[in-house]
Amino acid sequence: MSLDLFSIESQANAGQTISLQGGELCYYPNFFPKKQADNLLNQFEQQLPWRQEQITLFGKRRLVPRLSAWYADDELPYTYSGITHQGLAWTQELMAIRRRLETTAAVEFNSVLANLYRDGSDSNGWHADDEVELGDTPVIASVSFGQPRVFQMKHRTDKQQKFKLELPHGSVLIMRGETQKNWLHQIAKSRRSMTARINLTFRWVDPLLAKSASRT
Ligand SMILES: O=C(O)CCC(=O)C(=O)O
Repeated sequence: MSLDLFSIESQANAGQTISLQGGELCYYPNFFPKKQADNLLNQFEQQLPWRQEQITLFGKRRLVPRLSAWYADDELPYTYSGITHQGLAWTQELMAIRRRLETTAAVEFNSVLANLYRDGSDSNGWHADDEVELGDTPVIASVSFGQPRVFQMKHRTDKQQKFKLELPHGSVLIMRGETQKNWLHQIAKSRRSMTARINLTFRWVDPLLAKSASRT
């Protein structure tokens, strides 16, 4: 498959800024043209080494309701909810997307967490990407392929403040500034019949802190 991921900058660069109290979002609804997004969805769904992790909640082992894979420079690990992923070597396509997003977001990334939501019963509960190894004000670039799902946000302290956005096939949402400090986000389960969705969150993790977090 030929993936000319760098040839479509102009249309994709029309990002929309979304201002939240104590948060900053930039949304690119058509970052990838449909055909390219279709190819990437199929390829990632079939070729990434998806794993279903287990976490311990209230003393019970539970399967995480989605599949995941973690890619990072230098095999850097990533630890959250007691799960440690060892970084896999970048595929050509993931690296090409990373490079495009680094230009768009004007930051460097060294890792990506891939999530596969198989259907509407897969989900990702309320959380923030606020692990210490992500730094104080992390920039997270979130790419969505496949089934549109609703990305919900709620302010940590001001319960009146909520925000939601359906993330379509081929879209990118960049979160930056104090977003992770002040807001939580989730992908809720849905009773609607749904096909697969893949989400990629590109991150920069501090190498030393990532290694020490994986040992604790
Ligand atoms: O699937 C999404 O849009 C969000 C993913 C997410 O919150 C995460 O990977 O931390």
